[in-house]
Amino acid sequence: MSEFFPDVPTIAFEGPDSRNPLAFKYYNPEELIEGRTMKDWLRFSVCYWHTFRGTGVDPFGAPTLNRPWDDGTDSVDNALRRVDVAFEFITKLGVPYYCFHDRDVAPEGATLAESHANFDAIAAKLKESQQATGVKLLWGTANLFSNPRFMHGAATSPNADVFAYAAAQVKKAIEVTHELGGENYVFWGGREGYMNLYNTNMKRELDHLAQFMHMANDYAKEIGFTGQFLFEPKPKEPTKHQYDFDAAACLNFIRQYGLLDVVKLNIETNHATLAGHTMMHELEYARIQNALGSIDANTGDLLLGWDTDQFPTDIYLTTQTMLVIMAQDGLGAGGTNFDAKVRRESIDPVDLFHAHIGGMDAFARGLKTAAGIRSDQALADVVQQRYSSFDEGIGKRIEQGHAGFAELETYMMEKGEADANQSGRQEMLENLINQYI
Ligand code: XUL
Ligand code: CO
Repeated sequence: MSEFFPDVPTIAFEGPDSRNPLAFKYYNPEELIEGRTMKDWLRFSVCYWHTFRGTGVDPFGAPTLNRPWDDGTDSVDNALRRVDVAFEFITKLGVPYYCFHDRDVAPEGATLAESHANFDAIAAKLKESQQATGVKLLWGTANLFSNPRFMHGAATSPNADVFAYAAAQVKKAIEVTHELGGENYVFWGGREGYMNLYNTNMKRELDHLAQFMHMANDYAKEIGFTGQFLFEPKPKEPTKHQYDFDAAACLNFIRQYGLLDVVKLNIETNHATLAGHTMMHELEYARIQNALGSIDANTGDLLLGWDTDQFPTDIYLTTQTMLVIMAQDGLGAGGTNFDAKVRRESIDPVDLFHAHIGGMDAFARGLKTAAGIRSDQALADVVQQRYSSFDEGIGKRIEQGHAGFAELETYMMEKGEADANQSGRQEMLENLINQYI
């Protein structure tokens, strides 16, 4: 089947010496890294919304992207044809997973019943296409932000009917995700936040959001959906104060409302940077609390302060990301989802291939670099040594919970002064990373 990208072959691994732009230079799916294939470490996923629904529109201008298969209508026929486009693209790229929002794959109808019916019609074709190609669903989600009814939020709307509408939509999205064998279900809180406290009851909104997630979990259990729920932090856009600001805010919410066993996090690079964090910080914060579930792989632009969702090409970024993911032995049921879009000036269908090939190669290099650093214990030894004062003596007593303030005062009175500090060696370690890159 080569209908929509007739000039693009199946993308093959040709190695770093290849000059073929439509080939992988580093991503070699079956290559073993620490005993696991690259394919299994990375679990790549193509996102439906940017890749098959992106038009190049921005706040200042009209669509720019050439998508010859798209007739510009919101019809079911057009949506069905897009499924063929998607599966041709995903299989030629050799990516094992994809993700969608309900409204990316199927048009919203005039009524909820019509929307459900449209979604069912497309889901049937998605299922056939999955079976025919072996491509799997990493996660499903519901779009609770585009329709004007969600202007004040969905689960946090002050309008109870809007809460109910959102619940009906998520119920359906979980059913379809389950039907398609989805391995996760994502909550990104689109408009779950507020602009101004003068008109907002923050406590009630947060309580409602938690109730909503508990209801989702109850319903998932009821229908036997065992996929992992994921909460995706994002600090701003569209609202000024998002309730899911960053990993720390999300985890506080999850813990406060008794959702720790139910929800993990889907960490997105550009959301981390909008929150004033690095991706590595967000990943590590989630990991150490056993809450790192999956990642949305993209990157922002240093000079633009908004969510540009570019494809990741920076090897430092992917190395740091893979260092954390490898530290927890992979993402489990999660994956590396390219929540990224081609630039508005990259107008040809083939640009979608260049973008994904670049992202996949960048992650393959990050994986290999991280594996090199790990095999030499290059960072692990330094970190271990840096905390060694807690491995014995007074440090050990502190960590084991044996020492209290009185004992520590006596200890220091006798000793007189703390042992000298050691260098943090930051520059040496930065040089070391460069050597592995
Ligand atoms: C928005 C974003 C979403 C979520 C899914 O910034 O990242 O596409 O990933 O709703
Ligand atoms: Co995302």
